[in-house]
Amino acid sequence: MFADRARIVIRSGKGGNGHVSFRREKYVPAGGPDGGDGGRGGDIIFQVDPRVNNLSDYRMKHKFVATSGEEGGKKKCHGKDGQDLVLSVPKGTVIHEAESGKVICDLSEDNQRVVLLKGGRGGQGNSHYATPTMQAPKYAQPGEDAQELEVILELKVLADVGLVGFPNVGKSTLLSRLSNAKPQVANYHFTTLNPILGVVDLPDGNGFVMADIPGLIEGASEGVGLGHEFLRHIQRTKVLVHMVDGASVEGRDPIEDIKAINLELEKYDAGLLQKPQIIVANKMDANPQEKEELKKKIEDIFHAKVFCISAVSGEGVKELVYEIAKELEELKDEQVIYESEFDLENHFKGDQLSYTVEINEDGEYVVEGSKIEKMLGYTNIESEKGFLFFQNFLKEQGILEALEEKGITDGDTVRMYGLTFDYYK
Ligand SMILES: Nc1nc2c(ncn2[C@@H]2O[C@H](COP(=O)(O)OP(=O)(O)OP(=O)(O)O)[C@@H](O)[C@H]2O)c(=O)[nH]1
Ligand SMILES: [Mg+2]
Repeated sequence: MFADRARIVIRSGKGGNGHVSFRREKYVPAGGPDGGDGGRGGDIIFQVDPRVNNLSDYRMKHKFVATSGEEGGKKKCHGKDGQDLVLSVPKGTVIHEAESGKVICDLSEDNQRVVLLKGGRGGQGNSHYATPTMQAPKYAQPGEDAQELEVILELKVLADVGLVGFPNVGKSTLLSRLSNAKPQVANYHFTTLNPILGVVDLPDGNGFVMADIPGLIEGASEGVGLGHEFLRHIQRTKVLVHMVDGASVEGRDPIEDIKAINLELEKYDAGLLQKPQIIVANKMDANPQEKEELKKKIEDIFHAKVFCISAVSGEGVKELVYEIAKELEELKDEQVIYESEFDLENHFKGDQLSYTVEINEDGEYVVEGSKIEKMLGYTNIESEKGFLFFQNFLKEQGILEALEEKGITDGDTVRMYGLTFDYYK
């Protein structure tokens, strides 16, 4: 299967913890703090790569993780930074947040590069926390947490023109005639299973990209016959060339077929019917007598431009190409690019404000959260003033309440990062 959709979990690297250590020198009884800072965690980066044309790399593997920063060392040694993880995707990949389905970003430009998840910053070593009253701080800042997100990658091809219609009407035959693309042509349904792009050159040096979309059938908008996979690619095209079998080679009625396909387009995305649509009755070499009659009938019913062609003999093809080029000329800058609907920054900010209370195997109440971590970094709890501030903080943040909800009683131990104390109401 053509891999044009994948659901993956991405995770940046955690920041390395700051280090707690003290200088040790001969004849110096108590050296100052010399714990180094932790390294930065690696980012998750998406990069458009012209050599990649599908999402198959993301079908086999499910989780992609950047490396974490290393802990700082003695003698103010800085921990090693984590490595960024660069994920290559084809141009036209739209990244959605998996739970809400909202668009995070649309990678539609050549060589576009986006840092999707930021690695955690490294924690500061205890050498940063020495103050006049606190010369031997045993606290170092923990590294910032990693960011994790489940995303859906969707490839929506970027083509100017989408060729749509029932199977076997001659879409691929037309594309192979007009471009250097070599789609498979055969007399059976669903010969084409992946969208195929071809560049149609024009004599004036310009050209356009046409996508041969696999045949659609009734129910495609509900996903029948991989309909969703195919319809998705039409969304980005500017003009639709809607092809029917004008000779009813298989006994189908072209008028009914046009209606049926338009209904599927509308049900999938009403915007698709807003795109200029050129109707092409193909295989007219097999039904030359009814050409004018059919053309007029379709024009009257659908109020669209109609071309009767033979993709095999080439009859009428040139006129069709000029009409497509003319339509595109009028729509020059209408490329469909998806706006971002998902605020990543806010999403992860929420995480930082919260905290968790868990009971570990030693029966200690463990409180964690980056705001607490930050506060501990700036507060000297061993001074009276600092301790008062700390108590207030616990109350204001609702942490005392949360501890009580978990069933804490007098004398139980509370642990917050490097700090432990007994709880008394
Ligand atoms: N007589 C006649 N036959 C044609 C013409 N165009 C295509 N065909 C034949 O119709 C059959 C299907 O052609 P394809 O180009 O594979 O059709 P398609 O629309 O791409 O089909 P799917 O990929 O299955 O959706 C082949 O046997 C072609 O030779 C035409 O203008 N005249
Ligand atoms: Mg085909």
